[in-house]
Amino acid sequence: MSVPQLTDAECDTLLTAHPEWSIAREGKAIERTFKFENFSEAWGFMNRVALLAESHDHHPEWFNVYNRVEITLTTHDADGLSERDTVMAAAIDALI
Ligand code: HBI
Repeated sequence: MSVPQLTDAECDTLLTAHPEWSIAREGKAIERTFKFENFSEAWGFMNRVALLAESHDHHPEWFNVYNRVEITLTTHDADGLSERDTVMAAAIDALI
């Protein structure tokens, strides 16, 4: 585990700043569901998230059906949440 995990206080700050995200996997991840008009809009969003992921070297776990995109953020290198997830959540939220 080479990346430090967020403290409980840092997790609280994350959720306050990004209230559409919720804790998942017993505190090791956060998740948010996005809904779009159609598949094309959802896919365009996923493309933008993919470019963000590459530029941050931090990659989402996600699931897409038609107009719905479910994103889970966790840091594998931390076996839990880290600052990288806070940064990605903020960057993804800024796309919407
Ligand atoms: N993405 N979600 C996530 N978590 C990681 O720990 C991670 C990643 N993308 C790339 C990455 N780590 C690299 O640092 C490598 O571990 C290769």
